[in-house]
Amino acid sequence: MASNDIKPLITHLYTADPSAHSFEGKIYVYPSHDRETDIEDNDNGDQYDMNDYHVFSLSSISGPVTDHGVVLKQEDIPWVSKQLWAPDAASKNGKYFLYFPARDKDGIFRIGVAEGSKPEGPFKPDPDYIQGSYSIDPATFVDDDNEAYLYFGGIWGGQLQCWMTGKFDEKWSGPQEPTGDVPALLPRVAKLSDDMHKLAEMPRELAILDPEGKPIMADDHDRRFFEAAWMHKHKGKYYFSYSTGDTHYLVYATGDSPYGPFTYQGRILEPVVGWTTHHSICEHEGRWYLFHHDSSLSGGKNHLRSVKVKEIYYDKDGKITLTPQ
Ligand code: FUB
Repeated sequence: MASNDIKPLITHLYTADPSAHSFEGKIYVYPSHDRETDIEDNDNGDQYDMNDYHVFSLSSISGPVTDHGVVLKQEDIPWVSKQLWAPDAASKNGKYFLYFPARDKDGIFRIGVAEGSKPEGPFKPDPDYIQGSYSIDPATFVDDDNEAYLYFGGIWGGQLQCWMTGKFDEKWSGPQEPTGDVPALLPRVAKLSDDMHKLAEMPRELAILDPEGKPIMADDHDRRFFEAAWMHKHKGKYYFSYSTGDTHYLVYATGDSPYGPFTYQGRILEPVVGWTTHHSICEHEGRWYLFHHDSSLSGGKNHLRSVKVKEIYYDKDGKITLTPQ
């Protein structure tokens, strides 16, 4: 079934960038909350001008969706100037954490954390962003040994290319990236501290290699990392998935460690209605689901998106497929 033919999960609000988790017997979805704006569409993503987050839950995948209301808003986060973009949530030691990117007062994207005692929030933000964090699209992964990792990064409007030297370089701001015979920019990963509020180490690059073991190159826009990192584990293998941005694919790579290296495997989803494509993969009651978004509900407006869900499967070699096996 094409994305267009799937009904949106949520229709009373525009929602995007869904991070789904199975917590306490239910599926919880942590999306961006898209809103109307007069800002013209541009390749820097200025039109994605969101200022709060809702949390949604479902008791079963086909059941009704509960909107738990606003769980965190911009005016309550001291370091934020604008653009609450794609969030994720994690659970560790009986607590819940919401990770979110936003521009700080200097216009630089950083990642913040907010804590709650229930999966549906509310969440209380830390007064400052996570030191050492930058760029966008945080995705958390708590491994079987209870160690937690933060994956992040996004190019163009997401500013990852501004950090090539380790310091923010304004001249790379905007929709640009390295070109030519050089490796593509890579997403970042860092272990989180035990209390989940800090990075426990300097972020490292996450290597994504082609099946021949060579780095994916900058001009390979069908396969290079753009944004929307996600990590999940299936049968002991680590699956790192992401969006290719301007070619609009959701793709994945697999590896044997949360730090990689990862080997490119293929596409999960073809382009959808709207410029962005962003997803999460979640296991619930033994079945696996792809949560993603498109702009079909708004008639194709890039910044007014809707969350959708689709069951996914693994073939005998562990490849992700949309076809029942
Ligand atoms: O929702 C704003 C941005 O659009 C997200 O951070 C990106 O992943 C893209 O979906």
